[in-house]
Formats: sequence, C-alpha cells, structure tokens
Amino acid sequence: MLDKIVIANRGEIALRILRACREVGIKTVAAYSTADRSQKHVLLADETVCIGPPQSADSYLNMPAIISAAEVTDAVAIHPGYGFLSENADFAERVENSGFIFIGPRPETIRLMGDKVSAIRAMREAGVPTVPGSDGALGEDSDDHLRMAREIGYPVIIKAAGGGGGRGMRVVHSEATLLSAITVTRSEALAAFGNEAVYMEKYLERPRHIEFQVLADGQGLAVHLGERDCSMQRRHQKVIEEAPAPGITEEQRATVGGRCVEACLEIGYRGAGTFEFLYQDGEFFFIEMNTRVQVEHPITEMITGIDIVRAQLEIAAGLPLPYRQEDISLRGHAMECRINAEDAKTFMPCPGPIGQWHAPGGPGIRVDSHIYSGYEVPPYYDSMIGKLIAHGDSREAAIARMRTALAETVIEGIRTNIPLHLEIFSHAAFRAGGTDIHYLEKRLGL
Ligand code: MV4
Repeated sequence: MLDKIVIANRGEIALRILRACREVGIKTVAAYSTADRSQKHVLLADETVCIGPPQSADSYLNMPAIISAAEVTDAVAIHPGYGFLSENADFAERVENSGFIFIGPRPETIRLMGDKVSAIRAMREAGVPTVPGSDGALGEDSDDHLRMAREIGYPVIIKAAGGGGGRGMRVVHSEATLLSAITVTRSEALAAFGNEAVYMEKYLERPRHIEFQVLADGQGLAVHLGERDCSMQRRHQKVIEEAPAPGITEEQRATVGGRCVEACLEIGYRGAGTFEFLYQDGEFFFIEMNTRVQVEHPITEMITGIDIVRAQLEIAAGLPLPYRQEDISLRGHAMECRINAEDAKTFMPCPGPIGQWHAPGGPGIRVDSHIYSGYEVPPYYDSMIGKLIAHGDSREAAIARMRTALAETVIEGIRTNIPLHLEIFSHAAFRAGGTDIHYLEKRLGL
C-alpha cells in the first residue's frame, strides 16, 4: 500500500479521503488554505501543510505549492478529490514528473476526456452509444453545417470541445439562427477555454441524466458499479441523486455498463471514472466522461458495498482489482441530498458560523460532512457543507428514511437548502421516479 499521501482538497471529500486512508493505514498530509485551518480533516490529519491564502487560485489550484507539500512531507502520492485540479491533465503530468503518484487516470486519459470531441470519438469507436451529431469538430464550411443540421433534424445543440458540465453550449431551433450560433459559441469557446473547436449534436428535449460508475486497474481489469440518476438539478448543480436509476432494467444495465467496461479496457483506463449519458425514450447516449471521484459516489457505495475511495487508493498503489463483474451485485436503493449553505428559496450562498449541529442517524443513514458545532463556513468556496445519504430495500424505503433524516437534522446559525429537499420529497412526480433534467427548474418556476 501507499505509505503517505497528500490530500489536495477540502471539505467533505477531504475528510472522506482521510477516513479511507486511516482504514488502510496510509499516513495523511492535509494541504490546506489559510481559510481552512480549522477544517475537520486538517485537525485529524497526521501532517498539515498550508498551501496559500483563501482564494482557490492561490491555494487549491496552486500546483507548485501542492507538489511542494508532497516533497517536504515525503509523501508518495497526491489525491486531488473532485473539482479544483482533479481533472487537470497538466497537473497530473507535473505530479508524475515530480516523482509522485497522481491518484487518478494517466494524464493522457484526462486530456483525451477533457476534450469532448476526442472523448466522444474514443467512446464511439469503443462501442459506447453516442448522440447523433457531427463526426468530430465542425469545419469552416457553412453549407456543410446547414446540411448536417438538416440531416440530424432540429433542434440541434452546438457545444464547445473544451466545455463540459454545462459550459459553452447553445441550442438551435431552426436554420435561421444556426450559423450565428456556431460563430458565437466558437468565439465564447476561444475566450473561455482557449479552444475554438465546437461540435454539433441532436438536441434531446426531455432527457434524464444517468451516469455509470466504473473502476479500472489499468492492468486489464475493469468493472462497472451500475448507474446513478442525477436528473434532479438546477443550473447544472445536482441537488438529489439516486441509485439505481428508476425504471432501468437489469438488461439495460448489463448492456450499457458492459460497453463502458469494454471502453475502459480499450483506452487503458485507470482509476475511478464516470460515463455520463443522456437517457431518453429508452435509449442511452454518451455525452462526457468524468475522470475523478464524484460527489455522489456514496450512493453507489451504499448499493454495491464497494468503497470507491479505497479502490482509488489500491489502484494507485498498483494493486489489481480484487473483484470481477460477477462479484458485483446491487442491493436496495440509495438517495443523496446535497446540503448547501444557501437560502432554500433564493439559492444565495449563506456562509458563517454554525451553532448547534445535530446529525441525523438510524438504519440506512450516512452523513458525509466536515461540519461541526462552532465551524465557520468560509465564503470562498462551493457552498456544499455535506451530503445526507439514505439507503433502503426499495426506493420507497430509501425515501422514507431520507425524509425522516432531513426532518431531524438541526443546523443552526446558517441557512441551508434542507427545506428545498423536504419540499421535493413531497412532490408526487419525484416520488413516482424518472423525472427529467428540466423538472426542478420548471417546478421552481425558473
Ligand atoms: C445535451 C442536452 C440535450 N441534448 N446534449 C448539459 C451539461 C453537459 N454535461 C451536457 N448538457 C446537456 N447536453 C444534447 N445533445 C442537455 C444538456 C443539459 C443537461 C444535461 C445533464 C444534466 C443537466 C442538464 C441541464 C441542461 C442541459
């Protein structure tokens, strides 16, 4: 196993990584910003290194500072968590070139998936179903674009190759606005990502967002851990996730999951990864791959019994995957509510000191959070302060446990989105399952 690693992140995921390290006997170094001196994982870590002032650009995105933290502490690896530098191929490369293990895929893989055009091409070639659209980046010929859109059928969507996660895209409903949309998306893409390549897809109007979790050891073994439904979102921020996805059959899971596994083997994928699909009218369409551990990984852990963060550590240590696909079975249903320090109605961030904190509990309840009574939520970062996860034998049982857990949670001093969660759990459409990606925004009247 690895001897000592740097945790280059903050908040609940830093604590989650620290806990996995403790369990397998890895020593931990918390690399933290001056705003995060009192974070739970910093207080618990074996060693700590301050990597800069509060602003992320000066600390959690500061590559030399993080690599120095590994050097001065004699760590052997760096775990990037999610966000920040987790999908930065240049960082992964610098980590490796400095003699450390990057806990994640090879830099080339991160680069391949970071460019959505190359990611889609690689996945299509590996047999993963993709959205009907341009074969690669759009060229210069406007007549080509008009012909292509006519063939695909309106509406179409123009996306930036350097985008992803909802950045750099534009829906086009008719021929009249196609060419200007391409021009505008191109120039925005150049400004935002330094890459003006754009591509075209059929725009799916009522899809669900369903993603498959994979683990691969980079030595010829890969498995999928089933799927998650992340359709309950607002402005590309997921609010509630669940696993498995309502209505997906065992056969669909085996087919699509199997394609993801084959693709992993094809590209020599290493580590934990997520294949994002749009799902509409019974069909899956690949859109992007995430090459990191995700916020919502716990719901997959709850239904599979597999510790995904521990698996990341073992894979990084060079150990072969200890299970085969036939060893993976799904049990029950899990839901996750992201708890944010924000106003439940206006969504305005609401940082500040936490007074009383009473965590929920009981059978099937898991709380992944770094907060404690007296902890102060800093204003510099994402407003997520934790995740409430509920597992049950059925979707209904998981929902009942989640509602009980939400109702007994006490967080004083700051406002949170718990009232929003309680409201969503009272919606008949949500309780029926299978709502699409537009449901929440429509329901909120946005
Ligand atoms: C789409 C789409 C409809 N059709 N692509 C937004 C985030 C990025 N990952 C891809 N996104 C979308 N791509 C086609 N061809 C609709 C979205 C989309 C979306 C996707 C997943 C979750 C939430 C979303 C919210 C708005 C739009």
